[in-house]
Amino acid sequence: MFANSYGDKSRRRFLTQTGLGLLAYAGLPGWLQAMEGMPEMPKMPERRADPTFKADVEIELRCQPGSVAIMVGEPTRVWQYSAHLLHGSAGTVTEIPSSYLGPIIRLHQGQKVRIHLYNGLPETSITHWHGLHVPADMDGHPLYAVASGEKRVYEFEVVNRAGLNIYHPHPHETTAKQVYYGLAGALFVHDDEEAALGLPSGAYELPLVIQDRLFDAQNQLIYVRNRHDRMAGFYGDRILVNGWADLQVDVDSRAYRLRLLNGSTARIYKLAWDDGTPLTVLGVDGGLLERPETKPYVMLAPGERLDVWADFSGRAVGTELTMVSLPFSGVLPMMGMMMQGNGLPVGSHYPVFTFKITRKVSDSPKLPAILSHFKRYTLQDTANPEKPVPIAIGESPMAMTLNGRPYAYNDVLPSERIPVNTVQLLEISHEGGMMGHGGMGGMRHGMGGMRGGMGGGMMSMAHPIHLHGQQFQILSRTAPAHDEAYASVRDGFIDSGLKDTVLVMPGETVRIIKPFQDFKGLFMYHCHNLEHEDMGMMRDFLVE
Ligand SMILES: [Cu+2]
Repeated sequence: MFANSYGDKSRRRFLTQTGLGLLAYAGLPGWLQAMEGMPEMPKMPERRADPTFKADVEIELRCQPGSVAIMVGEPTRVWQYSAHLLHGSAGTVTEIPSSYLGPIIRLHQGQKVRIHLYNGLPETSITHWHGLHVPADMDGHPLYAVASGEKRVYEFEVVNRAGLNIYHPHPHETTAKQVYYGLAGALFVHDDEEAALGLPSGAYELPLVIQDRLFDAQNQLIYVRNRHDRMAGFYGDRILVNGWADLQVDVDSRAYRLRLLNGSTARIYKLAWDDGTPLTVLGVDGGLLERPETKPYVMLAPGERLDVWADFSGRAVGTELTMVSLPFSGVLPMMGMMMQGNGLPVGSHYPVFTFKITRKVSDSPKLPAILSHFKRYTLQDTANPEKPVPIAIGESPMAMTLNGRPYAYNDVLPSERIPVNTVQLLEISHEGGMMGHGGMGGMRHGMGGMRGGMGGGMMSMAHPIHLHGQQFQILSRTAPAHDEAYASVRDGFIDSGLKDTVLVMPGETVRIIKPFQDFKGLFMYHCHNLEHEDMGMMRDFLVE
């Protein structure tokens, strides 16, 4: 009944992207044949404002091409968000000076928010509020993509607890590119529980959005050039924080609250202080932990957030403290670790940003012993304690998949249909070993003679898996046995808080408990290595 042009188009695209050509054709996996006849995403009508929705906050958000001075010399051509506050209190929208990043948006729990999104890009886009629990048609699903020159009105109530969230584009197959060229911004939610703690705020609360970019000699951004750039994810050799290169912040000798967000498309960081001081962690993706935790280092994958207590009291004026990324391995195939990174290899040692203590002050707030309370589910609360909903990571040179299938609209598996208002146990499994999937026997000779038999982790990658909708708890991690690479990251996971993105290492199985409350409809789950997402490592849950 449907023309099979979608199947042909997607096949051509896969073959072009992977460069396998006819060699691959003979071994076409079943899912690709099954995608024959899969419908194109339908075009949804423009959504306008609902006059009965009384907005406390109303924002005009525009995405458009622009130009920013990032490096010395030529300005860089970027794509960026700009926002204009139509209604709401001052401080709701704050520009970051000389940055391509979108303005910081600050919302309060309970507020009703209307956002008018204008697409001033030369192509289709749609904005997703990563971390927010909103109705399916307000979540930025690619189904609701906005064509160039058109607009969409979002209306939702902020039901989240306090936390740092992200707004960024989510169009099918072009998310990574649009984020890379600059489209992303920080979105804070505040609540009364957080306010009562008296944590450092104002000038003492620093949003720090970490990204990597690659520039040419004219200061213009370089993006994916070949198949490998897409397979492993794209990596730049310059670390930008809040869109700025070589960030150094002058600070007082007192406590600060650092709100970190990994806005890179693929790069994973192992964050630590360069003098060996442990990191004091206040919160993660879904807000504050119950109590502070200290860690020697913290892994921060794309899409993840970290709330850090940084106390500079007692440090002498003139001294410096640098946040670095420490050496680690196992997140990319060995070849990738060496080749990838365009001069700044993933897992090498490099600075991210530096604080310089420039002013002595006498008083500083105290670190609270208890930070928050939140609902904690147990296995008994889940609808399916014996039968977890599977999320199986699949890596093949043909496509990045979840549950054996690359993203297709209206391709919901029985296991992906979730009854609304239930709490579910999910199991994210990553067997590791790219050679073990996809049946691409021919590739064994094509990749430097590395064989699957050399150990799964050898050819495998780590994937930050992001689930839309409500935040989840991490119930357990089953680590790979006797894995040296795993040992270089294992102390950097914070599994005690509420999460929406979890880094899954090769060979690892992660069990999570996630509520699916309030809203029916399609909610995506996908790899937040955005190049992987665009290669198909994305699926929908149909909450019904
Ligand atoms: Cu991935």
